[in-house]
Amino acid sequence: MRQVTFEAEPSTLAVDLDKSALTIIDMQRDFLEPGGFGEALGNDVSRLRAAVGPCREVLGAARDLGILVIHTREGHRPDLSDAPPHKVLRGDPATRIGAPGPMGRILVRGEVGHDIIPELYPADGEPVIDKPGKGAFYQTDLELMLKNRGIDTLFVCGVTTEVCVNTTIREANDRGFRCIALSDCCASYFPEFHQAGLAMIKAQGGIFGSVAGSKDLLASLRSRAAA
Ligand code: TIU
Repeated sequence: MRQVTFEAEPSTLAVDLDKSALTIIDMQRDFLEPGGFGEALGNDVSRLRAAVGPCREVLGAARDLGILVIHTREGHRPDLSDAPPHKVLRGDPATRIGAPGPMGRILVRGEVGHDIIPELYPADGEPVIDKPGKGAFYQTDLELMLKNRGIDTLFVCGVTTEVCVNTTIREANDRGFRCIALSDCCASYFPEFHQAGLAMIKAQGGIFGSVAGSKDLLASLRSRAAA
């Protein structure tokens, strides 16, 4: 047992690092760089950059402490057989899922745009979960992987706060995992949705989980590493 205590909302948390995993949701070029899925949806992708630096800090600390790190990627098979027609048919045909773009076919596995940004690239041995939906548990082996390792708590980073981060936290909460969204390690194309997405998690005494700032967590992790 390696316990750390840090400030969170709605209340201070004590977490056993040996039962915790850092999950980094969909920090892919398709969402963060021009020419991908995020831009095809009409978004200003530069709004997501704010989360990259804080994610890097937390990722580095997690690696130093040997905390399990899991990355996820949203995307589909090249034949789009795992993509619901209603998801594919949304939007301009020239830029919809599967259409060719400057980073390869949009939101398709194996294409440049589907991969994780270089700043947060998975290290050897860190599991990468490829998911067809917004939630990281839907049609993936994430739950099995976490249970096999005795994980009961998830630190959650990534994009976007109100879509894939929120969906994943809701799925995890229903499966009995305690979730801690790291507020500055998450981002949205819509600042107001980022705020609302975090507020929903921690409302009502932490209805889906908790919210903490990365600085508070990092301070407790660093004092643990130095001990
Ligand atoms: N990863 C994720 O959040 N997928 C999205 O499509 N998000 C949007 O905000 N569009």
